[in-house]
Amino acid sequence: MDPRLTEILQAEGFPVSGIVDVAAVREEYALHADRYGKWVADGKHGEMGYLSRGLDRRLNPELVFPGVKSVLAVLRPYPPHPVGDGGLRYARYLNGPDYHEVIQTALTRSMERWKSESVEGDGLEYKVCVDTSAVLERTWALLAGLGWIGKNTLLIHPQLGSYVFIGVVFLNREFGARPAPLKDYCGPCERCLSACPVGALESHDLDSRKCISYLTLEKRGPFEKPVDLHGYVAGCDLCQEVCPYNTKAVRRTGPVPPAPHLVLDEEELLLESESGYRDRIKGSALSRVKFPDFKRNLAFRRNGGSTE
Ligand code: B12
Repeated sequence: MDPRLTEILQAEGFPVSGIVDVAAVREEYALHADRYGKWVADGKHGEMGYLSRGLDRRLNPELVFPGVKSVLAVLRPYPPHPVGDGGLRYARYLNGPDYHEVIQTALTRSMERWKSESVEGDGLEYKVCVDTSAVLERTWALLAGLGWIGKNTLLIHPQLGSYVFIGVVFLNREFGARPAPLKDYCGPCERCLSACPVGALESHDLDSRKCISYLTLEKRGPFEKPVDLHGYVAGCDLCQEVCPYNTKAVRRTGPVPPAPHLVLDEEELLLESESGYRDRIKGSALSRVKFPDFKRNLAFRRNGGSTE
């Protein structure tokens, strides 16, 4: 990869990046695509209809960006410290502005800068995807050599751990790049599997329908059966907290105070109006959760798993 591009990306907050040519990894990609197809066929995506609607595009990246020749993948770490007071918890990735916007803007700025500064960037066309298109982001990050896929299904980087967002850029040019895949350093460790209190995880496989993250963020309307949300009102980090690679990342960085939209206590949240909620979460990734579903999570978490 052009060292100038690496430099530009680092300056924009992406310490780790890599490029892979699509033609060089066709066979590996096909294995991932098959896995994805089977996962959806088994219904493990729950009610996330966009995952079944986007099946063809995920299986064939040409449909997302015609003429795609290579893929740039980047990682952006987010604060690895817990958010909430123990009794009321938010997933860590919510502790900041909406990552879709931040990463989309920073990646676009990086690509424009590279195009203007480098011969390699001449005539380059690209499409930035941050959870915004039908793209297998973890697969591309793995194939671009940025980490391995842990038993909790998350991409793990040996130094940064898994508290990272992934960004992907489809490019119309080959770079002769086929990075060596990183070794899987999970070994026999199964802490993440045992830590999931709702049994959503088997090795490298997640059933969203049971997952606290899915239930609190993606599930609309009432829950079908009682579930203990383990204090979470949005997202869940239980399968990440126990990962030794994340423990190291926490030790390396100082604590970060909670973002303003995550500081209300339970009493304040219970009294909050719909317009108050909308104002509070504006510009954060929590805006994925609509008011009635946030109230459902709050009530449900409080009842300790009872649907009453
Ligand atoms: C749908 C979705 C969810 C769903 C389903 C999660 C899941 N495990 O699939 C729900 C709502 C539960 C969810 C939760 C979370 N999510 Co989410 N989610 C996505 C989304 C939009 C699609 C994921 C997907 O396609 N899943 C389907 C499964 C089958 O695909 P997969 O797990 O990626 O597995 C592929 C590869 O890993 C590979 N693979 C895995 N193991 C193996 C083994 C072999 C042998 C082979 C060949 C291949 C292979 O095959 C699969 C098919 O390609 C992505 C963004 C994107 N567009 O990719 C973000 C994304 C995966 N989520 C992300 C995050 C941060 C989270 C949470 C941590 C948020 C939170 N704290 O609550 C949790 C983590 C829960 C968990 N353990 O996965 C990040 C993950 C970053 C990382 N380090 O991996 C992503 C990449 C968003 C981003 N741009 O940063 N998420």
